[in-house]
Amino acid sequence: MTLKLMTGAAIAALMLAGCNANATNPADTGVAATYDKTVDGARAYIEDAEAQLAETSEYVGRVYWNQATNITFDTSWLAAKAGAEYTTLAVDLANGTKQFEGVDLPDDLARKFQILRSGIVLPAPSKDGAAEELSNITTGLDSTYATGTFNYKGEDLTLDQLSTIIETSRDPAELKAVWEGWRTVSPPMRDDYGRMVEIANEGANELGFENLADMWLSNYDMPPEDMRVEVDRLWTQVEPLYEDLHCYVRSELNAEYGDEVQPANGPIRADLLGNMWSQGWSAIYPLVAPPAADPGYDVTERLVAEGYDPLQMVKTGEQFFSSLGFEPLPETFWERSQITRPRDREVVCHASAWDLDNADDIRIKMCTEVNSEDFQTVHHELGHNYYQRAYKEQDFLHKNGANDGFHEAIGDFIALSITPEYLKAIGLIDEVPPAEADLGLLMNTALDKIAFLPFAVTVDSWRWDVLDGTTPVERYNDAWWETRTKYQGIVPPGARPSDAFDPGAKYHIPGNTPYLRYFLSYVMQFQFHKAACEQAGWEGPLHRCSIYDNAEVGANFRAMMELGASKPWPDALEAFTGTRQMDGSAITEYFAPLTAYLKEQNQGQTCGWE
Ligand code: X8Z
Ligand code: ZN
Repeated sequence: MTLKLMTGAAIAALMLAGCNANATNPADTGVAATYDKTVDGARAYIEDAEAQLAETSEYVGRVYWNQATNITFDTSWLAAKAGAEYTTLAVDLANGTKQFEGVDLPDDLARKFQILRSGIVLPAPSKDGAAEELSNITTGLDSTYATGTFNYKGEDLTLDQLSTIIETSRDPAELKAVWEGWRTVSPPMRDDYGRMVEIANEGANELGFENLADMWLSNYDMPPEDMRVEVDRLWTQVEPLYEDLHCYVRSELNAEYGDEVQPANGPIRADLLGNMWSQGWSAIYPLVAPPAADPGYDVTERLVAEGYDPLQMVKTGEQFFSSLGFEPLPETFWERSQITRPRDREVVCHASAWDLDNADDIRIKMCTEVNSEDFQTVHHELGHNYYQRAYKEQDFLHKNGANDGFHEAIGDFIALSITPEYLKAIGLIDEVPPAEADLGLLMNTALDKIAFLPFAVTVDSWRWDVLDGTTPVERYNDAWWETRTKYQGIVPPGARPSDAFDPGAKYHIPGNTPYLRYFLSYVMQFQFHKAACEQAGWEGPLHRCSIYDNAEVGANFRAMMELGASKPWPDALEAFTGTRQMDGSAITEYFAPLTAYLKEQNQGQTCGWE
């Protein structure tokens, strides 16, 4: 990732992260002081700022890559140091914009000033040592998460191994033990996290924001309060569909496990949903599959049967993009990416995509396994890389997504075209299933995409309350579960210990990756899909549409991607979809046949969980 992009954690922390090292007041530094207080002066200032950020981001990016692919005392030490330097620079440059207050800037410059000022994920205040302390904390949180294990039945298990148990076990006692076990990794993070919030809020204040939540919400081309309203509006659009799914899944789990484990009413027990964080439920598809709607294949089984290895999965993803007219990935992508977990060292396994030189040195970092979930993730990560390459001709501050939700949506939008027809075209299945199988296909997708929506809302609702001071450290865990229950309708499998820090057991919390982006992505990827299918002249149901091999749609999409962050995001959205609003109605349309089925199945049930 480029530093500002933060698709990865560390980098994420960097780009938006902030630190600020020295006590220099930016307005007094040589850099800031030599500019005329005019439009020309402001332009020169921005040009210099972009040059410095470009240079430093490449150096810091390489240090971060080194640490994320080989966590040792020394690589972490270097990452913390480089992170502090980057934050210091970013904060100095952001503070330096204050010298142009009162200058009537043209739109393009005002936009860059705004990006410079609000685009730091964790800003440090300028006082001595603050950037270093902040960077030490974030590097430590990151490593603690990445190297966490839980000893189960005498063996130290990593997150991937524990996740496999959550996905496949149907033994409630085992599920509970493993679910609780992974959450023993995070309590040591809690106080550091609290201190980090304190420092970053001071940094946000110095930059003129009331608090860090407002600063994060200032990156959407509208005032932060309007963005909160926008998120509520979108959530309200999709909430009924989630409630239907919740109700149906709860009743199937009740049938499977009985009243003692999963009551027929109220919230769902979080460890029964087939995912460590209950954020995507497709692993329990076999438990909830509608009868007589069997698609007749399982992507994981098919990948294994056809002898796919992780490299071939990535090549297959590349081939999809090539079919849309994208240039093949550069040779260096294959030489430098980390595609599988190395055996001999600690790494950050959470998938990410990087742009090391703000141009061509793009890579992914994954611990790919041969299964359907990672097949999706490969497309997700490649989406980031193709976006980075598409906007590489933009100025440094515009080398980013139109908003961060766009960045997350590119690859997922492509993956929505992994339909039966597509799988047949690439030889992964022999037969396209009949129309009766649509319900099964849609159920599977809904378990992924619809179940995820309230989770995404939860993560940053919790975090905004933490960042704006509403939730103090002592209430972190209780507030987390209040939010989880409110939006997702789930509860932990047993009472949580008073010192628990369950949010810290989800990568993006210690990794400081803002999470609203994924909610927006899950909304917009369906808008992109719908628009693309219309452009392709598709007339069937949306979930059967694939844009594979459609170079014309590819060219249209690329045109939007090439804009990067050079225009307000509604312009980019309009360029591809013709609309300027994010809108959940494409999701509703996509899942309409499933909704009808869920409503019918839920008849006589008391849905909801209050
Ligand atoms: O973190 C990711 C990507 C990297 S940006 C693998 N995702 C979120 C998550 O895993 O929680 C993709 C979907 C949601
Ligand atoms: Zn991503």
